[in-house]
Amino acid sequence: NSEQLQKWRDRKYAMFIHFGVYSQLGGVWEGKPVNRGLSEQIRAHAAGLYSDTYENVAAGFNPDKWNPDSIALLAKNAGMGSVVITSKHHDGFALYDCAFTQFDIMDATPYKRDILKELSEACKRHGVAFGLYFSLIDWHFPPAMPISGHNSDSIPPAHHDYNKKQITELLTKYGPVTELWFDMGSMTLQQSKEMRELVHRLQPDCMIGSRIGNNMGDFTVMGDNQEPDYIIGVPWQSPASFFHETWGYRSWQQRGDMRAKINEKLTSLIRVASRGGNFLLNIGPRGDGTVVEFERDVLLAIGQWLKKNGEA
Ligand code: FUL
Repeated sequence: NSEQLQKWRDRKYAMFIHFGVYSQLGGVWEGKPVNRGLSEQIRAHAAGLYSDTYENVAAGFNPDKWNPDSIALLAKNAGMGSVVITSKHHDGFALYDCAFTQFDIMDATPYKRDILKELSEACKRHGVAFGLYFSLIDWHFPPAMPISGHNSDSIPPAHHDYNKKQITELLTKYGPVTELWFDMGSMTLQQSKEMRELVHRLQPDCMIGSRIGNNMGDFTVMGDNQEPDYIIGVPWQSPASFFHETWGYRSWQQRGDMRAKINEKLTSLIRVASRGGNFLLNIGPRGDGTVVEFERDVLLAIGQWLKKNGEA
């Protein structure tokens, strides 16, 4: 509805969070940095790890320093109106208590706390809107397409049903979800329609990103790190990573000069917001749940600037 759309537009600036089993690896496999591909996709890029090998990594995922209140407060102090966190990335790991797979935070890790539940509650406490990323492809679910060049993978019926069950959980157990950020895979027109109807039946106010496919989104998501240099007539969003090489935590990332990074990201934010877009800036916390200090400090510096200039 248009009121919801306006609210989403007015938020302008949001925090993207890539967090999951891959954060534990930090872009390293068997002691060596994996410099092919994005670190959140290390399962595919470290020579296509089998599910059992990757499940062993999950068995060591214990983010006991993850603090949902400090994440929500970081977003707030950074001048962001919402967060969008990876409920399930391509690796198929559910960051929440999922009834349809054992490969989730409760059954596959020693942590056994529902990260989405705790974050949604913290966001509510601090007045930050709560949104979810959801990968339509899944490298762990057996009936899904195998690990591949994935962008155009179709979604077999059993996999589509599984995705719908997970979306139903996500939209019934975690309070209001302000946006659903679908990613990858290639649904048929019928599948995209069904997914759209499901989302809006469960939460009419939830804004759907365009990667749902077949023009079924409520807002247009640009390519990763893309900003249009023109004003477009539809609601749109630009998803940005700190370093173009990765979204998930990469322990060996060269971060460079902080001042330069603050300028770069602030310039992007201003450019996107002034053209009517929504800027979705990513953080990739470590496997223990801590936020990388460099990322935190850049966000806080931008937040200060916004405050000083009356924008937040
Ligand atoms: C892409 C994904 O393949 C990346 O891993 C990341 O999640 C980015 C935001 O979207 O399409």
